[in-house]
Amino acid sequence: MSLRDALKIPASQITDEQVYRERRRVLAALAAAPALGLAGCAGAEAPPPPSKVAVTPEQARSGFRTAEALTRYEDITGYNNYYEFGTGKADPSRARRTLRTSPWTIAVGGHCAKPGRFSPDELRRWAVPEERVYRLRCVEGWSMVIPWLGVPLAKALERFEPTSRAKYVAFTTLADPEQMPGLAYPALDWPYREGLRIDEAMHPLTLLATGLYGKPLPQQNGAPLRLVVPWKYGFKSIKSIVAITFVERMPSTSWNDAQPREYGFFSNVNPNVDHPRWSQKTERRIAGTASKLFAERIPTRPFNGYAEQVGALYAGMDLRKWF
Ligand SMILES: Nc1nc2c(c(=O)[nH]1)N[C@H]1C(S)=C(S)[C@@H](COP(=O)(O)O)O[C@H]1N2
Ligand SMILES: [Mo]
Repeated sequence: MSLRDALKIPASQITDEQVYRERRRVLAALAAAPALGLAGCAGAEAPPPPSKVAVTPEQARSGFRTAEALTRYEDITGYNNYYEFGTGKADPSRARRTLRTSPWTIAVGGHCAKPGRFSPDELRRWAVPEERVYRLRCVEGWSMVIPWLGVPLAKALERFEPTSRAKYVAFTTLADPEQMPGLAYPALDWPYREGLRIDEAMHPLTLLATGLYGKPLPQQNGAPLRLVVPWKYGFKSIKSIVAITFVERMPSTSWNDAQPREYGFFSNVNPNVDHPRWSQKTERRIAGTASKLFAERIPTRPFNGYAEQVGALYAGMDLRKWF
C-alpha cells in the first residue's frame, strides 16, 4: 500500500484492524500452545455464587432510558460486530440478507421444570416489547446509545421454571454456513456462545431485544432475537439466539475460550481494569452526527454507568480477578 493510500484510511479504522489482527495473532499463539488455554488465573477457584440482592423496581427503572444523544440509525445498522458475517464493520450490513429470520425458534432446556421452545411471536404475546435506551460499550473502545425494543429476559426465562440448580444461563447463536458466510473462517470457535450468571440473566435491565428505533431488529443487529446486557462489554450481547440452557457450572463462552486472559466471563465494563493490550479508561462515543472517525472520547464509567442498578450483584467480588 502506498503512503498516499495509507493516509486515506482513518486512524480509527487502523486501530480496529490492529485490534482485530492482534486478536487473531493471540488466537493463533494459543492454538499452538493448548496448555495455556485453560490456565486463566480465575479458573482454579470456584466463582462467586449468584447474589440474592433484589433490585427495587425504582432502582431498575432509573436505568431504562438514558437522555444522552442517540446514535444514528445508519451507524447502529452499518457499523457492526457480527463475525458470522465477516470481521469488517461493514460486512454484516452487506451480507445480512442471507440470514432467514422466520420461521425461528429458540430451544430452552437444562435445569428447568418445563423445557421447551418459543418463537419471537410467542415472546411478543407473553410481554409487549418496551423501549429501552441503553449505552452499548464495545470492548474495542467505542460506544453507542441505542433505542432498543425488547422484553426483559426474565419474562421469557420464568416460563420455563428454572430449578435451584440453574446457577448460570448459556446462550447459543445460529451457526449455518449457508446463511452465514463468516463461518467459513475460524475467526472464533463456532457456534458463538455466551453466558450469564442466573442473577444477571434475571436482572430487569437484561433484555431480549426484538427491535430498535421502533422497527424490527435488522439481521446485522442480531435478528430476530438477541441479548442486550448494557453493563457488560458488547460481546456478551449475543445475537440471533437459537438455544438457551440453564446450567449449574459457569458455561464456556466464545471469547473467553479464545483468550481467557483478555476476555473474562463476567466482562463488566470497568475503566479500572485495562484490556492487556489497551486502556479501557475512555471510549469513542458514536452519537448524534459523529461518525466513528470524529466521535469524541469520553470517560468510561464502571458498569457502563449502571453501577446503581447492578453494583450490588457483585458486592464483595474482586473485580480485577473476576474481570
Ligand atoms: N453471534 C454474535 N453475537 C455478537 C457478536 C458476534 O460476532 N456474533 N459480536 C458482539 C460484539 S463484539 C458486539 S460489540 C455487539 C455489537 O452489537 P451491534 O452490532 O448490534 O452494535 O454484538 C455482540 N454479539
Ligand atoms: Mo464488541
